[in-house]
Amino acid sequence: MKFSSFLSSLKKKQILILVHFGADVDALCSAAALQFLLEKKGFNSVISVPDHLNSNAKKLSFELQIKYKKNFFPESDAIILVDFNSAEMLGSLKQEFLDSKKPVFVLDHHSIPSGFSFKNFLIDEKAVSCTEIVYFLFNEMKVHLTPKISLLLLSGLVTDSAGFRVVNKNTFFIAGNLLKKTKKSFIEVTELFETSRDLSERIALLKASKRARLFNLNGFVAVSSEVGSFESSAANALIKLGADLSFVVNTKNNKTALSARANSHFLNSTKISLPEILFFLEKKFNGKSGGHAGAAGFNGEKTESEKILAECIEITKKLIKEREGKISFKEYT
Ligand SMILES: [Mn+2]
Repeated sequence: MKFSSFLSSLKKKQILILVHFGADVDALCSAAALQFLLEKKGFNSVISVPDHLNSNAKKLSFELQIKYKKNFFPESDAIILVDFNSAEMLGSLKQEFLDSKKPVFVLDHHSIPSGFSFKNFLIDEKAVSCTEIVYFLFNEMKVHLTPKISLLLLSGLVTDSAGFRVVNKNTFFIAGNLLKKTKKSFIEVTELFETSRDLSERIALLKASKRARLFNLNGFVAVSSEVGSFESSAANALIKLGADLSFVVNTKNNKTALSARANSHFLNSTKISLPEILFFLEKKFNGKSGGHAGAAGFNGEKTESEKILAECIEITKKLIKEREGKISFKEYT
């Protein structure tokens, strides 16, 4: 069902917009722009963030005065999931969501996971950011882009493209169009969400490199490591340091959160995507995986870090062997 038809099917006009836990700039900006779009079409909505936002999203919400509630699950006529497509990403709102019988629409750009069962969705895996999808909705529903909405959409695009390193054929056109409408310079836009990394994050990244195990799989450098927080920025940092592929796990707080990253050299040469690798974890560990080809995650019950990291390397080995017909393997110690 098209998004506009979904909206017309609703009798009352109260919508709950949910983003994923640990909401990032793209999730929050998509939600806020969507809220504006809904308002123009006569709907009331509230944005709810499960558990917490990341520091960049927090800064942007302060700078642009974006109103949201934390762990809020009010009565509504419908729910829109923004920037995720699995109930696992709802953190402490998961159960309330599963119990609610309201119609749901999913707006997202992550790959569609196994067991996906939502009926109404607009998922474009080629979109660099979820704000890109919302941008096209504004066009389609003929709602004018104000400077503030343009700022929101551009911020999501800048952050989810990792500063324009992951782009598609539309990205620069959309970004240029949006930047003009913001009436700001590019630096002024990035200042809305850029934060200086605090000490705890820098220490977590340095610990990740200190604890790293390094492998060579058919010439690809895979790195696995463990931290107590900031696993996704640690996985990014290991790629910047020279890994082709990184797996970083956090098993604090009685759960497992694993982040994986791969560079385009690995993705293009092997045609193996990270969701493909992490999906195999679901067979051995209790939890759910999802994400993009080059950036993905697995969240589940607490397990032993060494076991799940070893499994990531084993699966990768197996998949490379399947694709390339042979596997050479060594660990650098
Ligand atoms: Mn996103």
